[in-house]
Amino acid sequence: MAAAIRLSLWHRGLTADNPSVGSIVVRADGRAPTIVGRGVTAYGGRPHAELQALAEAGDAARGATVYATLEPCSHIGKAPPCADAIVAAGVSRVVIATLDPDQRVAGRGVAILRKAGIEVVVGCRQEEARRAMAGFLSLRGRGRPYLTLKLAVSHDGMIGRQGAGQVAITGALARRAVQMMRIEHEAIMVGVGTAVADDPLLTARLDGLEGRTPIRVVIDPFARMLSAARMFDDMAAPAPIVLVSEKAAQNRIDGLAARGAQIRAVASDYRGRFDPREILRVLGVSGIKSVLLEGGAETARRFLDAGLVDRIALFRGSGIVGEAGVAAPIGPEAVPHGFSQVDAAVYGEDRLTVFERNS
Ligand code: AOF
Ligand code: ZN
Repeated sequence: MAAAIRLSLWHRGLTADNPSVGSIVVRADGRAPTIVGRGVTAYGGRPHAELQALAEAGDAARGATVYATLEPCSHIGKAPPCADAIVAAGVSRVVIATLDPDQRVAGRGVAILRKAGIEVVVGCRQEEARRAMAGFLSLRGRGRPYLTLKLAVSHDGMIGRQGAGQVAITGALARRAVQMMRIEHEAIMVGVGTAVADDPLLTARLDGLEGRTPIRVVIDPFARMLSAARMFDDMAAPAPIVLVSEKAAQNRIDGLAARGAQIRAVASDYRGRFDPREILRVLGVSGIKSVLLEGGAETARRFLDAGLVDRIALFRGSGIVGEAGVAAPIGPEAVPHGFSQVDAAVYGEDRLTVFERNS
C-alpha cells in the first residue's frame, strides 16, 4: 500500500475532479511478492487506476492481490466500474486504504467484491492515503476544497513590510519548495491587497513544470485588481479567477474580463464583504478540490477565524523584517492553536513545519 500511495502522488493536481488513486497488482506464488501491474488515475481523471493496473497484469491478475488507495468504483462512468473489472479478472484479494465518499460508490464497490467471494481488507495505511487525497475527500465529503495556508514568517514574526511589495523572507530553496506545493494544488488564492501590493505572478516556474501553473484566484469584492497586473500576462497559464461581489463597478469588471479574467460572483454582506465559507463553496462548484492560500495576513486571518484552514505550511526564515513589519496571522508559539504538527523539513537556512487542524 505504501507503494500504491507513492504512485498516487505522481498525478496529484492533474486528475480534475477525480482523486489521483494508486493501484498495484501483487502475486506471491509462494515466493517473494512481486508487483505485476501498476496504475495511477490518468490525466483528467480517466482511465481509473485499477483498470490500468489490471491491464498491465493481464492473466497474472488471476488469483492475485489488488491494492488500491481508494475503494474501487461501482458506478458506470466513461468506463465500466473498476469493481466489476476486478471481479472479471479473477482477483482473489483486494486491500483498500479508504472508502469512497462519492454518493455513487460509498461502500457499493466493496459490496460487489465481497459478493463475488473476494476477500476485502479496508483501512490499510488509511491516514496516509487520506492525506494524499485530502482535496478529493474534502470536496466530496464536505462540499468544499481542502485549504492549505502557506506562510513565510521572519525570525521576528513578520510576513512582509508595509508598502514594500514582495519581501524575501526565505531563501531560494524554500521558494522552490513553495513552487512544488503550488503544482500539487488545483488553485492558488490571494486577497486583492496582496494582488495589488505585490503584483505576484503565482506561476509554477520549476524547470520542466512550467505548464503546471494551477488556477490563480483573487478575492476582490470591489474589482480593485489592476487590469495591468502581471498575472494576466502569462497566456500559457489558466485564466485567473477574480471573485467579485455585486458591489463591484461594472466598468472595472469589464476591464478585468477584457484581460482574460474569469469573473465569478460571490454573495457578500451589505459592506461588500465575503463570507470565507461562500468563497470555498463557489470554488468547489468549479470542481476545485484543493486551494493553497498565499496571503496576505488579513485574508489568512479571516479563513483561520472561520475555522476553514485545514493545514498550515509554515516556513520560518532567519532574517529580521523590523520596522513597519506586517505581523503573521498566527502567534509566535511553536504550534498554532488548534493544530498539530504532522511534518517538518529544512531548506537551507529555513525551516518548514506542516500542521493539520485537529478534527
Ligand atoms: C476508482 N479508481 O482511479 C478513481 C476513482 O467521473 P468518473 O466516472 O471518472 O467518476 C469519478 C469518481 O470515481 C470519483 O468521484 C471517485 O469516486 C471515483 N474515482 N475510482 O475506482 C480511480 N480516480
Ligand atoms: Zn473506477
